[in-house]
Amino acid sequence: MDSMSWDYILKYVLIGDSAVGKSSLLIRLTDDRFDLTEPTLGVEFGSRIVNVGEDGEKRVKVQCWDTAGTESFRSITRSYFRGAAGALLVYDVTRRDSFDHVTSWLEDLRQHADENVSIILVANKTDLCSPTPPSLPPQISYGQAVSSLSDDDPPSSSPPTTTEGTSTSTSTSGQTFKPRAVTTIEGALFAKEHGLLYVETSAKEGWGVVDAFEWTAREVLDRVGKAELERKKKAGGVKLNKETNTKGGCC
Ligand SMILES: Nc1nc2c(ncn2[C@@H]2O[C@H](COP(=O)(O)OP(=O)(O)OP(=O)(O)O)[C@@H](O)[C@H]2O)c(=O)[nH]1
Ligand SMILES: [Mg+2]
Repeated sequence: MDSMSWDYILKYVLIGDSAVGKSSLLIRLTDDRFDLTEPTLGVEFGSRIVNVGEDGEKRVKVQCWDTAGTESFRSITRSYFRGAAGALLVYDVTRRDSFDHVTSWLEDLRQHADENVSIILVANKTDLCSPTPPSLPPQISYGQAVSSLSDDDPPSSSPPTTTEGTSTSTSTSGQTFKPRAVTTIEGALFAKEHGLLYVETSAKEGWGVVDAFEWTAREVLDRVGKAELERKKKAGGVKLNKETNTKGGCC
């Protein structure tokens, strides 16, 4: 199979408050770099192939619309929700307000996107709080909180380097870290309550970014099955590559 071929095309949207890092996540996905970004005006677009399936045997072309978080663009961005197979709902772990607004973004999605859209809650900018990638507690696996997780059930192996509190801390290298305004458990519980996948990322360091897109693609392929894919294909959110398909490359 050549490097350009794919088994599925999935339409994604990136949503969430302004400055939470949506464009930075997309640039990390498509170009594997972290660069200066300007606030998005309306929408931007990027795409990349990710590998899904037990041995990564399914090649999924993610076509992602990166929307503006600013309120004044809300009606424009909503118009991109329709037909999306996946949505990344992003907040900034150091900004409580961006997490508080997740509920309203979710309502918007539920109202304007297809009912089967797969949504992953993305806790971004974790590098501001820790020098190492977040290690999720054992109750959270495969990007999703499991049923045993509850508010009274703090992670038994909280990442020792993650700062959750009210003051800044400094690492041995002299780097200053901000306190987390939203803990892992809070984010994961919200995701569980609303049937979302959950991931912690840093667009700056590249932590968890490809996972976010791959896990969502895997859920789309797992959940909807072939008949549903055909239906979405007609609606424009998912396209099957007929050529690859007829060669038996698809489920
Ligand atoms: N430290 C750190 N900074 C980040 C990260 N992601 C984004 N930023 C910074 O946060 C700021 C906003 O990032 P953008 O990607 O433009 O945010 P956005 O969500 O696209 O914002 P809008 O387009 O206005 O909706 C920029 O200064 C980025 O460099 C991250 O993971 N870590
Ligand atoms: Mg942007």
